[in-house]
Amino acid sequence: MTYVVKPKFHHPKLPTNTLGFTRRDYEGTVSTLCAGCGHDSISAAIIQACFELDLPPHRIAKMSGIGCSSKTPTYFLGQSHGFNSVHGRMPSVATGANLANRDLIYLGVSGDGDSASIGLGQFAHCLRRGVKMLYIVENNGVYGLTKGQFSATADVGSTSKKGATNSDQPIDLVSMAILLGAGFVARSFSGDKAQLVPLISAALSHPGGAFIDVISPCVTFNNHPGSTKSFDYVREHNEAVNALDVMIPRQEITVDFAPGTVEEVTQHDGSVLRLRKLDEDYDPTDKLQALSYLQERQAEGEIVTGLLYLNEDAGDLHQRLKTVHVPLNTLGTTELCPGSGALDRINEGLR
Ligand SMILES: Cc1ncc(C[n+]2csc(CCOP(=O)(O)OP(=O)(O)O)c2C)c(N)n1
Ligand code: SF4
Ligand SMILES: [Mg+2]
Repeated sequence: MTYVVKPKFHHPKLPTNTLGFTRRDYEGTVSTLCAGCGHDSISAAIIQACFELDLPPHRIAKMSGIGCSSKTPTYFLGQSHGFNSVHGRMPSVATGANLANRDLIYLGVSGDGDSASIGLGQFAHCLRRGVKMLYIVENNGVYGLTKGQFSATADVGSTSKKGATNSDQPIDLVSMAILLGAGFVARSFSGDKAQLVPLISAALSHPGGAFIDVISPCVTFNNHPGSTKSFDYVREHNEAVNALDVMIPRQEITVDFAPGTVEEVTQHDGSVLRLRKLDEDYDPTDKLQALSYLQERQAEGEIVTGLLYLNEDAGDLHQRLKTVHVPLNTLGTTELCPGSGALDRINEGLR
C-alpha cells in the first residue's frame, strides 16, 4: 500500500472556518515520510494557512515534481486538484495549467534537488515569467528520496552522513528568486511554525509569483554535525529580519506591534501585511539592499529568514501577456475562431 487514508471521524465541536470546513478537511492521507522529517511540518503549516484563509479546497491546484518533498501534496489538501510531474518539471506544468485556468490557486511544492539541480532552468523561467503561484522549495540540502546525495543547495564544506565533504559552491535560491523578479521572496524553517504559517498565508494572498525557501531537515540523511541543514545548525544560526502578520479584509485587526517598528503593506486584494522589523535596517522593498544583506549574513554563516523581498507591483504572467480575464479553458468556438473576416483583417495588417 502506498498511502493510508485517515479515519474520517473527528470531534463534532472542532472549530470551523467561514466555509464550514474544519482543519481536518484540509488534510490528506497519512504521511509515509520518516518520523520527524521537516517536510511533514511544512504540510501542517500549509493546512493551517489554507484553513485560516478559508480557501475552498476545490479551487486549489497542488503541483509537484519528484522527491520526498514532492510526495507531500498527498498528505495535505486531499480535496484539491493535484499533479505530480516528472522530476524538475513542476514549473512548466504549473505555467501551462495557470495559463489555461487563471481561476485556480496554484501551489507548487518542490525539493532542492527538484528545483536547484535538475529543475534549475524550470525554476528560473517560472519566476522570471511571474507565474501567479506560491512556489515552495522544501530545502534539506540532499536528495532525500534517493538516499542522501548532496544537492546543489548543500553548503561548501558541509559533510554527508558517511563523511564525504561537499566541495561545490551552493546555489542560494532566495537570491536567485529576487534577481529573477519574483515579487514575494521569503525564507523560513520547518521548525518555526509561528513564522512559516503567516508567510504561507501572505504568499497565497500575493498577486504575483511568490517563492518561499523552507529549510527542512532530512532527519535520515542530513541531520548530523557537519550538516548546515540540520535542526541544531538552523536553530543556532537563524537570523530573522522581521515578523509577519496577515490580515485578510474581513478580519478585525487585533495584533499589537510596537509603533515605529511596523511596516504595513496593503495588497491588491485588500489584505494587509504587517511587518515587525527585528532588524531596524532591513527594508524588504529595497532589492539591492536585500541582496547584499543576504550575501553578508551568509558569509558569516547565518541563515536569514523572514519576508526578504516584496514588490507589490511585480505583476504576473497574465497581466504581461494581456490575456482575457476569463479562464482560457472556458472560451468557446466563437471566441477562439472569430471567422474569416477577422483573419482577412489580420492578414491585411501584415502586408
Ligand atoms: C529524470 C530523473 N532523474 C533522477 C531521478 C531520481 N531522483 C528521484 S528523487 C531525486 C532527488 C530528490 O531530491 P529533492 O528534490 O531534494 O527531494 P527530497 O527527497 O530531498 O525532498 C532524484 C535524483 C528521477 N526520478 N528522475
Ligand atoms: S529520507 Fe529524509 S527527506 Fe525523505 S522522508 Fe526521510 S527524512 Fe524526509
Ligand atoms: Mg532535498
